[in-house]
This record gives sequence, C-alpha cells and structure tokens, in this order.
Amino acid sequence: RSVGALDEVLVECRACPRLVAWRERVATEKRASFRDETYWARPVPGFGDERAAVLVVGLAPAAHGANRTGRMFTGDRSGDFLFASMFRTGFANQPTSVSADDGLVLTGIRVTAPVRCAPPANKPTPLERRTCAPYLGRELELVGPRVAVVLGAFGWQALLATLDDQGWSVPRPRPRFGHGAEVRLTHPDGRTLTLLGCFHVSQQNTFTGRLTPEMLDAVLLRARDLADR
Ligand code: DU
Ligand code: SF4
Repeated sequence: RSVGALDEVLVECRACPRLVAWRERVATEKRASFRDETYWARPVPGFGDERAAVLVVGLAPAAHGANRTGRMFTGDRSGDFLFASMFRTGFANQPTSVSADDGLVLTGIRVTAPVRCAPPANKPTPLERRTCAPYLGRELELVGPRVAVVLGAFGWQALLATLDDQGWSVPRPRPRFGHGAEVRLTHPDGRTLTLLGCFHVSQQNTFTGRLTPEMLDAVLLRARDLADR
C-alpha cells in the first residue's frame, strides 16, 4: 500500500453530502478573480514528502484555495504564510505555492488536514470529522511522522482522536490545544510522536499579529530539532 493508492480512493470520496454540495457549489460560483479557472472541487490529498518526519495538520481545504488548486494550502493567504516559513526554515525549495504544477518540493515535511473537503464557514460538523478520520489515520500509518505540527484546536482534537483510536498513549483528559503546547506520545510498538500546537495560519491570526512569521518559524525549527533526535 502507498500514499498514491490512498489518494486514488480519497479523491473519489462522496461520503459527506453537505461537503460534496459545498465544494461543487463554490466551484461553480467561483470568486471573481478566479473566474476563468476550473476548480478542483474534490477531496484534497496531503502534499509533500511521503516519508516526512514532520506532518503539518491543518483544518480543511479553503473554498477558493485548495478546493480550487487541488493542493493543500495552495492558492490562498494561509498557504502564502505557511510555505514562506517552510522556505525560510529549509523545508521547501521555493517560498510560494500557487498551483499544483508550480515546481514546489517539500523535503522532510508534508501538509495534510483531518477533513479533506472544503466546509461552509471553515466549520466541519463532528460527524464530518469522524467520517473523514480514516483518511488521516491511513496517511499517518503510511508516512510515519515523528512530529506533528498542529495548526489550531480543530486539528488538534481531530488528530488526538485518531491517534487514540490507533493505540497511542493519549492522556485523559486529552491535552488542551495552545500555541506552544507540546505533547509526546508513545505507541506500544515503540514509536514516538510529538504534537506541537501552533495558532492556525489563517488571516484572522496572521493579519492581527496573533501569529507572526517569527512564531511560525520557531515552531517549524522546533519540529526539525525534535525530528532529528
Ligand atoms: O510525482 P511524485 O513523486 O509522486 O510527487 C508528487 C508531488 O509531491 C510532486 O508535485 C512533488 C511533491 N513531492 C514533494 O513535495 N516532496 C517530496 O519529497 C516528494 C514529492
Ligand atoms: Fe469524503 Fe472526507 Fe470529503 Fe467527507 S470530507 S466527502 S469523508 S473526503
């Protein structure tokens, strides 16, 4: 089994009626600046190194970002902020990610999300989260990261639920999300995984200065340091 085989199944998924309707509706209505583009309008696979030691876990594709370009975090302000930091910290070969064929290569890092279809108002329901969880679970098993950089509380809770199901040592009560939160988990088979909490790269945080480039760079450098041990 491979990430490619997983993605082949993923992109055909139509399990969440509300999200299937939304991802296709925004692709028809479009945003004026993307009027001439054909939107991806399907589930979005993870992107980057298939053997990454560091897995970045977001929330879900943006309606006019990844849902348009077909690549995670690509084509919106969130991605601009994230990939610029990956470039500065040596994980990416270029500072921008604009389309699925722009030449971007990630080394040692990968980006994914617990929900793969664009949700209205960036808010998946609990049922949609549970329905999509097996895709993240399989990706975790195939990639085998040592560190997960988790962008925001939604991804934090979704990832912990999935890891709990996979037998990782998730404490009860579950650790709370926070910027700078660090939780080291172990698996009965001997693997370790460290979760690093980080404010989400959305404009709500980056335009207000709640998350600065320096803060994100520090989290990615911490992730590299942990992954190299
Ligand atoms: O063609 P491929 O080797 O399956 O890679 C698919 C896609 O993933 C390609 O656009 C480059 C990217 N990628 C990456 O960013 N980092 C890697 O280490 C391997 C592939
Ligand atoms: Fe399928 Fe996940 Fe999309 Fe739901 S969100 S339709 S489970 S890919």
